[in-house]
Amino acid sequence: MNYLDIVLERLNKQNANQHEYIQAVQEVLDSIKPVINAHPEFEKSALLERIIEPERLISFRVCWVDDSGQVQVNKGYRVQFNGCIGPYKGGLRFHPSVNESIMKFLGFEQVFKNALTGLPIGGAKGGSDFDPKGKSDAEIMRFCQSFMNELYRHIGQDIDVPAGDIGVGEREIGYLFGQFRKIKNAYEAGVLTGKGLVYGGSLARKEATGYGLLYFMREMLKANNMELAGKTVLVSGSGNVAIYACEKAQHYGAKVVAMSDSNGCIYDPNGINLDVIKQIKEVERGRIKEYASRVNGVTYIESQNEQHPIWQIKADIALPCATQNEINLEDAKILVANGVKAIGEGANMPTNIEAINYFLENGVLLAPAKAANAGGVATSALEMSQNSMRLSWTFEEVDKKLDRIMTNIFESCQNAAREYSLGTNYVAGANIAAFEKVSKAMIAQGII
Ligand code: NDP
Ligand code: 2IT
Repeated sequence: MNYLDIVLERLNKQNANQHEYIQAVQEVLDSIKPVINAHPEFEKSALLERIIEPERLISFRVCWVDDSGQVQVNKGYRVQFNGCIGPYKGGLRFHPSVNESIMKFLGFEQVFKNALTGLPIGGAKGGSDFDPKGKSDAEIMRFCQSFMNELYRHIGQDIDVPAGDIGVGEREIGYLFGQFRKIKNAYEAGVLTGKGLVYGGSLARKEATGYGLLYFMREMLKANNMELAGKTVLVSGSGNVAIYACEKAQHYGAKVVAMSDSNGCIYDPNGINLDVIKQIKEVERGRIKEYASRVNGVTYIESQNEQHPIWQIKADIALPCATQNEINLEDAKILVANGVKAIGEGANMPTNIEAINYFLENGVLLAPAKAANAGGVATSALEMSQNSMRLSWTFEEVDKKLDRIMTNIFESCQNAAREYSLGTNYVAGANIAAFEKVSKAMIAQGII
């Protein structure tokens, strides 16, 4: 058996039932075959076994009291996956689906994503199976405080710097930061990113993941003689990433005709009115169905049996910005039949392996998550820099740096794909470029 097969077999044996984690690793291992073949010495130093194993996985109990006085117990996690390029860095996800497999897949992806940014950050992820839906503000605060009562001992501005992800935005980061400051009696601003602007947050962090996705998409289309102007776009989700992806797509002259949440999607043939979406989602924390009752000529399609109705709408570009595995082979076939030209992954691992292969085989350009959604964490790293220097940059300064970072990431993916004669396979390009960087840093630091 060759080295890659040995590693895959061991991965499957040791992590049975951790489907998302196995999927994330398998996608990377498939892509880096040509690099591994060129470096037989990797086997002796067990480089792959080391790179796919988290440095540390912390799991803890989170108890809190709900508004009725009932005590609730949730699981809390922090996976410090790889710290060879900088302090561990990555978001916190609060969603009932969170488990060890999801944490490990996200942590693994984060290592490579963070390496692509070119900034000094290692990879981590954390979160809880706590469901924020329907909770009062006071319950959210008590949960965040209890979560931090354990997390604080594992993080620090030079150790591990969490941020937001699904279910964790500026409100939650505020409560987490307040509790950290209370426990430590120190103002360590750089311990969390995605903070509010009045206490150390960075301008443009809120917009960064969505804007960054469109900067990457702009570069990818340009390299293939296309542009965003005049294109019809689908954006799944209606959270942080989706809203600012929609905003920048509209800025570039594209027409976004659909958005969604976990209950269903809206189709607005006139183009989404983003002010209405922001009001429903950012202010009222409501459901996207509301949009159809506020805007004329809109259809609401409810999701049934885990289906993704948004991908049945005809469009030139699809931007999955909700969650993992939201585009499967069936969805990919419909999108291709409807003439889709490019996919931009705002979410982490939104496209499963069969769907990725189907897109690539059918000449659809695919902007892979690790590269295309790296703008969020890159701007988090810029927030850390501003906190260390005790100054803040203007929106334009941060946005310009973000644009440059995303353009550089696209070039790295393109160069790696060219070097290994992979054409426009930017999925493999991103995996190879990131792997080369992380593996060099690991080898340089010895067997630890
Ligand atoms: P939010 O919590 O702000 O929004 C998530 C959106 O996705 C909501 O519309 C939500 O709908 C929908 N969604 C979540 N889970 C599911 C599900 N299981 N099925 C269907 N829809 C779902 O999160 P973000 O916008 O921050 O994150 C979206 C994606 O982007 C995630 O994959 C995240 O990992 C990734 N990402 C986020 C970054 C960031 O900076 N925030 C950076 C890079 C990647 P509902 O409200 O109904 O649950
Ligand atoms: O998946 C991600 O890159 C994020 N959720 C953002 C992480 C961060 O540290 O800003």
